[in-house]
Amino acid sequence: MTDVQLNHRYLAACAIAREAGRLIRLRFEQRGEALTHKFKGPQDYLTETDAEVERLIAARIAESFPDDDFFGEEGGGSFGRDVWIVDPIDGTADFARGVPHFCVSIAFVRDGRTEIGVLYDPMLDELFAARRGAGATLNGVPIKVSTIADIGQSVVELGWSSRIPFEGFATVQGRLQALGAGVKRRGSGALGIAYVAMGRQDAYCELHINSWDAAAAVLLVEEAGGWANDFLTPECLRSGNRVIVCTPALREQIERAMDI
Ligand code: LIP
Repeated sequence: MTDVQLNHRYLAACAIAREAGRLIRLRFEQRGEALTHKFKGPQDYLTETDAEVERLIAARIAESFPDDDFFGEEGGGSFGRDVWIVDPIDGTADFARGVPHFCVSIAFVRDGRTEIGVLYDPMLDELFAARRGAGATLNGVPIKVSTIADIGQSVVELGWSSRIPFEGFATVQGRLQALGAGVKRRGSGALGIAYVAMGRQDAYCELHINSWDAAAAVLLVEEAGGWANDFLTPECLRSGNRVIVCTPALREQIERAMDI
């Protein structure tokens, strides 16, 4: 694939993310107080908007790149050599309950490696974007991870989902807090990882997260000078993996705390 073809996909991903974000925000502001909550599983929300946004993204990508494969969190799809991996709303639980902390996540993966990662938070109008080897930006401005090297001064977001037993989360949280880290959990793994890329926090880790939640954001951190574990393994594409992203100086302590 030529650089021109990759750049076309990068620019398209940014435009599609913004269009999808406008739809998400419209639906968020239209939601009624009688919003019906549907669940895919314990604490795993599903909204009509998830599916509607994913259909929009899939249609736009098919229009421009008909030979690429597509995989979305809600509708599934296929994993070919060139595949778009999409989470239409990362932070669905907050979206469903009226909390304005969520984003759309779009990754382009070639031969099992993320080449393009784009996230858009429509509530803050923040577009995070990265091409492998070309750096990471927030609304077009280059971003870098923080310089925090002392875990006792760090802010670490520890993600959780019902996909794994709670005990592991509690063990890691206890270890991080014993090290003096300020431990948070918000509800969007993608935004939590993106905040590491731009220095709003110093690490994001989760014992299990899906490829469509995190692949785009992990590239942001790699391109912003941070460290990331080998997240997107062949198995991760379909089954997820643990994720650790942090400032390079915190790697050893965070990896040790996550070793369960
Ligand atoms: C979310 C993940 C996050 C996890 C949440 C949820 P969703 O994805 O991005 O890492 O901690 O529980 O799974 O379901 O909002 O797309």
